[in-house]
Amino acid sequence: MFSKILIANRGEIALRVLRACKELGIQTVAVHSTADADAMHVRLADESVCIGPPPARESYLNIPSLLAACEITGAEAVHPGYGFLSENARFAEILAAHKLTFIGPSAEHIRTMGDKIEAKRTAVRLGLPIVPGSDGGVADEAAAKKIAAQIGYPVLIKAAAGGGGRGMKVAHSEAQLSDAFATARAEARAAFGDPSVYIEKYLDHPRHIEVQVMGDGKGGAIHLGERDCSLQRRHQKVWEESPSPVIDAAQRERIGGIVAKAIGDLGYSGAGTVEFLYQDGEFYFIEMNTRLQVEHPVTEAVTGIDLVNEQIRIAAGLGLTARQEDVRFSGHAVEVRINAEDPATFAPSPGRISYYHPPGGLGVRVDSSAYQGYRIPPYYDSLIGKLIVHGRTRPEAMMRLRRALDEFVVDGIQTTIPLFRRLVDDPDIATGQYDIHWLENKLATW
Ligand code: MV4
Repeated sequence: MFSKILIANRGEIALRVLRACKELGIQTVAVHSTADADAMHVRLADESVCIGPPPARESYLNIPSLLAACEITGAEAVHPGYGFLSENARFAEILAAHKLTFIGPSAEHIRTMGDKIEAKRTAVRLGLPIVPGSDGGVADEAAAKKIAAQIGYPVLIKAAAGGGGRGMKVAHSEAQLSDAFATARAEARAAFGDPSVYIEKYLDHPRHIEVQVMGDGKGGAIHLGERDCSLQRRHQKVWEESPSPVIDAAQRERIGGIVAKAIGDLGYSGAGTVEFLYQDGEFYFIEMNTRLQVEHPVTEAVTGIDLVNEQIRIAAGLGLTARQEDVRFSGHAVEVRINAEDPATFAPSPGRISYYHPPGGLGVRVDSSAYQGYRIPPYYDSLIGKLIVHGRTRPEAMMRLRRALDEFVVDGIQTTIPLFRRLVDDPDIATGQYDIHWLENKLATW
């Protein structure tokens, strides 16, 4: 096992990783920008290193600074958290070249899944169900028209280097295709420096359902069930739950089994998430994320498995602590993202937290780096914490969510808490009847 880990992140996820290290008896190194000198992850770590000025490009994304911090402190491994360098294949390679362990999958697997065309090809090879579409990239408008005619309209043009919804264009008819194709290509080139695009059948009312996996890097892998992340705004998830309200145990075992087999065959190492669209009873692979995700606590709540502890053990070559038959799914969990934002306009609301009182009690977990007197800097994303509730049933989890939101006090800034107070009482949410468009449609009526 490692004796010292450097955490190349900030905020609530840096605390999450710190806690896992502490339980394993591993020394921790926090890194921070000059804007984060007073951040909680710096206070709780055994050591800390300032790695640069506020812009992430010059601090949390600054690979030479991070290498220097490892060198100075003697850290043997780096946990990247999510965002920042967590899906940067080059970072994984550079760490290896310096005899440091990247706590995550191989650079090769990160790179494959980062290219959405390669990821889809890999998914097909591994036997995952995919959205019908082009076999690889689409070079020109004529090729696009030919494929669209085969799969039928509406179609969606996606950037190979995309993901997270950037550079997507829908065409409902051949008349709309030239424009959609040209715009998608131009946007892909501008946003990613890569104009490659591919085409898929457009699914008009799917849910976003993702399967959590852990691979041991030696051909073994388990799945930890699914998360329903359909409630999003502008491709930002706001509410995640497990199990999905529309998936039963038999469906979970079926899709989970297919995904775990695929991830084992790939020789994948560490935590990963395989994303699907789910519509009319069918799963369609869209992408794979090769990192720990923000919403991992809902999976931890229903399985009792500490995903960060598993990540660290796998990176240390110790394998998984659970076999598939040891994984038991218990009850229902919901996570809501507490962002420092205006709950109506979603405009960022940085500033000083004048009073802070998080909720507690049975079935309530708060993962947050906030504290009373903390000044939220304006340079980073607006997530200040996550509220995760667990109950034996979905109604019990919802009851706890309502109560915990009532108890939660964050004064001095605006947060998304009032949004969740409305959502928890919505009849469609109570019955689990929502798709990926539900939230934006609802917000438009408020
Ligand atoms: C789609 C789709 C409909 N049909 N693909 C958006 C983000 C990226 N990860 C994939 N996305 C979508 N791909 C096909 N063939 C609709 C979306 C989509 C979406 C997906 C998940 C969650 C929220 C979404 C919001 C808008 C569009």
